[in-house]
Amino acid sequence: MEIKLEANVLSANDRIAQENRRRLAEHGIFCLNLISSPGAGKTTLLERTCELLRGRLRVGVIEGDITTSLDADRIARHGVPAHQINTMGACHLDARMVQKALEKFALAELDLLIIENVGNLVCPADFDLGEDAKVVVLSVPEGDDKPAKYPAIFQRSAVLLLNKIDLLPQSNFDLARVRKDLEGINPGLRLMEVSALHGTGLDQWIDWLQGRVQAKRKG
Ligand SMILES: Nc1nc2c(ncn2[C@@H]2O[C@H](COP(=O)(O)OP(=O)(O)O)[C@@H](O)[C@H]2O)c(=O)[nH]1
Ligand SMILES: [Mg+2]
Repeated sequence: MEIKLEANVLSANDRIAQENRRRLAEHGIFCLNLISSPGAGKTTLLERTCELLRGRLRVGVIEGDITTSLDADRIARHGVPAHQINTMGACHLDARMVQKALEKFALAELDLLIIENVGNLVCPADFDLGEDAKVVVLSVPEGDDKPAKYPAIFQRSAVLLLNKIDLLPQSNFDLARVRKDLEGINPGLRLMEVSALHGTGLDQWIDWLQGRVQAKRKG
C-alpha cells in the first residue's frame, strides 16, 4: 500500500515535470537541478557562475530551502533574477513547486535556469523537476565514501563538481577511490575538480554550461 502511494505521487510529479520541461523548451532554456548535502558549496558555486557568465548568458536561479531567503538574497546581489521556494519542512523540491516559481520569471529573457535543490543527497534524486540535467556537488570535507553510500544521485547526474579542492592537502580524501567507485556507479559522469571559494577549475564548468546552452538553443 505504502509503495503504491509513493508510485502515484511520483507519477503525478513526473507529469508536472514534463509540463515544466515543455515550457522551458519553448523558450530554449537549458535547466539544471543542482544537488548536494548542506554546506557543500552550491550557493557559492552559483555566485561564481553568475559572475563568470555575466554578459555571456542570461541566467535565472531558483533557490530551494526549508526556510529563509538567505540564498536567493546572495544570488540577487549579483544582479541575477532569483526566486526562493520554502518547502516548509520537505527535504526536496518537487515539480509543482518549480512550476509555480516559473511564473515569477520573464522566461523570454533567460538562456539558463539553475535550480538549487534542498541540501540533501537522498530525496532530491527521486524527483524530476523538468530539468535537462542533474549536477551533483560533493565537497572534500564530506569524505570520499559518499558516492558509494549514496549512489542514486551520482548515477543520475551528468556532472560531479568536486568542490573545496583547496582543502585536499589538509584532508585524507582519496580522489582515486572516488574515481574508482564512480566507474562502477556511472562511468559517463563528468568529474570536475573545483574550488568555488578560490575560483579554481571553473573554466571547464563554464565551457560545459555554454556548450549545453548552445545545443539547447539549436533544439
Ligand atoms: N574551503 C572552501 N570553502 C568553501 C568552498 N565553497 C564553499 N565554501 C564554504 O562552504 C560553506 C557553505 O557554502 P554554501 O555555498 O552556503 O553551501 P550550500 O549549503 O551547498 O549552498 C561556506 O562557508 C562557503 O564559504 C570552497 O571551494 N572551499
Ligand atoms: Mg545554499
